[in-house]
Amino acid sequence: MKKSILFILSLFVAASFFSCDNSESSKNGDRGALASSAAEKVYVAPGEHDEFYAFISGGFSGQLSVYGLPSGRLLKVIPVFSQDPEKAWGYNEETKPMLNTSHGFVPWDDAHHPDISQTDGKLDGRWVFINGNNTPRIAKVDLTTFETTEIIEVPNSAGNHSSSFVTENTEYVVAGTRFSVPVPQRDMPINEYKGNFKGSLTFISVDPEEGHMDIKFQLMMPGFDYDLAHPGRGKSHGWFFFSTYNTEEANSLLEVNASQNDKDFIAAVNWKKIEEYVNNGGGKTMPANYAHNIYDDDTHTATSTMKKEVLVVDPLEVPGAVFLLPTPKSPHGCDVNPTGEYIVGNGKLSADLTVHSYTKMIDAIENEKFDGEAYGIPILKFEDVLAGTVKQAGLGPLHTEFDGEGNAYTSFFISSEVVKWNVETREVIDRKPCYYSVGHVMIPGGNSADPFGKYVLAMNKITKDRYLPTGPEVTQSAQLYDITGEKMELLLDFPTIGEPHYAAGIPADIVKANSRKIFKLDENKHEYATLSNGDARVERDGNEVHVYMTMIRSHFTPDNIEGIKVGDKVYFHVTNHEQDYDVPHGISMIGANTSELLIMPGQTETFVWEPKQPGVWPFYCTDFCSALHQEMQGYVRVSPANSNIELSWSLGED
Ligand code: RUQ
Ligand code: CUA
Repeated sequence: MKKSILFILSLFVAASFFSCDNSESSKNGDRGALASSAAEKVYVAPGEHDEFYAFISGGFSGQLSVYGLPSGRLLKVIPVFSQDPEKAWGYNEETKPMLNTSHGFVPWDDAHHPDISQTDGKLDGRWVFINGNNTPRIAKVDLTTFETTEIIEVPNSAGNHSSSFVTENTEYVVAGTRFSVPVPQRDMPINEYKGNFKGSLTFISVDPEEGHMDIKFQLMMPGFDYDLAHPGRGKSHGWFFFSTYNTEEANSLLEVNASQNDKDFIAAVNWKKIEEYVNNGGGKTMPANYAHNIYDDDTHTATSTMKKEVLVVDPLEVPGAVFLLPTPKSPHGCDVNPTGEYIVGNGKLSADLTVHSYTKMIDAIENEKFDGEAYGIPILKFEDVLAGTVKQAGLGPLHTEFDGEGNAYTSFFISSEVVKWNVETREVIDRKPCYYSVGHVMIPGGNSADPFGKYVLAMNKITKDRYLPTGPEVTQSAQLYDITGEKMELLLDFPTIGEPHYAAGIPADIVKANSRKIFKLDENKHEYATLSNGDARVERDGNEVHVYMTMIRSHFTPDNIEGIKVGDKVYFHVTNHEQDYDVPHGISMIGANTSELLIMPGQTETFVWEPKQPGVWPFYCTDFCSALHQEMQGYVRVSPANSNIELSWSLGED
């Protein structure tokens, strides 16, 4: 006990020494970025496109931002789990259902790990998946529209962190619980955690055509904390690996109580075996309550369905499917190299990296070389599965990515650096400082059999003096390194949105040809679409009023509306009639308790306005769309609740 506390203390001392290192020597370390060759390497001339897309998670912004690499230019922020007034995400009637959960409307989350869909172990560029930690959810972003088109809630989970990682044919997107909880949830004393709480690992199937997600099964594991995960690939395809900490099953003061065991585990799950078991009728359905939300590009509308049960599998029912690999010191990252042979466990409190061998693991399983069990799950012998260690590589290892050339790149939070090492020899080849305290690193295609090892992107937790100060809250940051040579070269710092946890990168060519330019108006199946100006109208149903409105450069139809009364609930259903690329229009109404709408060509969106005061109230286009954008405006006359003014609407008449 004393020993481990001392060890932790020594790490904190080291942390304060390294992580905010503003000394001259550290400043000199980035001189390379000033060299003209570095500038040239990230310079993308005006009008030229970047070579890669990088999808960088927003952490506590709940969003996913899209950058171009190598320039570091921000291209888009995709709203996912959080409301975004810029795009009306979670504000308009069409997208509100996307944020529905078993806890009701939850307009925020903490998004950590994007992962791009794969076919045969290669990035196919169809979708990006990302996890919401706080109210466990997995979202899918469609890379033709760069919009979130599906969100599924994950029941029996909490702090959905070892998520969202895809298998090599996107058979599954996998979500593991960080916090174990009572399953099913119930009122019980917290200090009865040990032995009673459960950790669920959820395998969400992805339809190969449409991409629809569905929970295939949940594996109910012992009550550890499942921190990160990665799929096997190539020879280890069919397996999934999860790092764990708190195998002590402490429920309080975890910084001490969850650092007692010399080794925690990487859990190896043979999902193919469990899939087979489930396909043959195995597992038990248990009652559950979770939301499944789908956005439809034809109706431009989302629906939310509450699902009522989930299939649960006890690992003891499927012998040979789950094993525990001892891994030192509260491992965080759990990364698999492109060939699928090596599983790297980064013990946060260890100076060495642990590299397990898949081949040795299979051998140990076949020869039943077990070293006890945890709740009936066999523990393999550390020495029998270990390929080797990377010795004294740095302090506070977190995550590892691979370049496809036999090298690995590991981030070290405490010593604030990225370290390159050889996967076979496990020798350190190079190290470069990060400014400061790096979390994840990302190589485009780094979680696939076929990485594009040109750059590594470091995502840092602390920036201190790297940018102009902006009050107490300063930006977080990404740093781009060229990794084409033997030594890494720092090329660029750029600020990020929210807290960048992980990112997923992909060559732009795989994605950009499929990028959608408009929605076809004649394919618009929105319930309240107005496809011709002749159909523009206003209808009353009690005190509910529906405005069927269109927009095109540079007017709304209708633009004068009378007969609205205080106490009405007015739905503006607005259809953008443009059929040209890059001509959205916006609309906003004075006093509306919601955001603007930003409507893409061919799309329909709806906002609600409940006028509180009689008067003549203007609305206008919020997106500068033409030379006569300022003329794109209109009025609504609001009369007292008891008035007899007839509903009327017009355009271009007096
Ligand atoms: S985490 S900085 Cu992926 Cu959420 Cu390791
Ligand atoms: Cu339409 Cu501005």
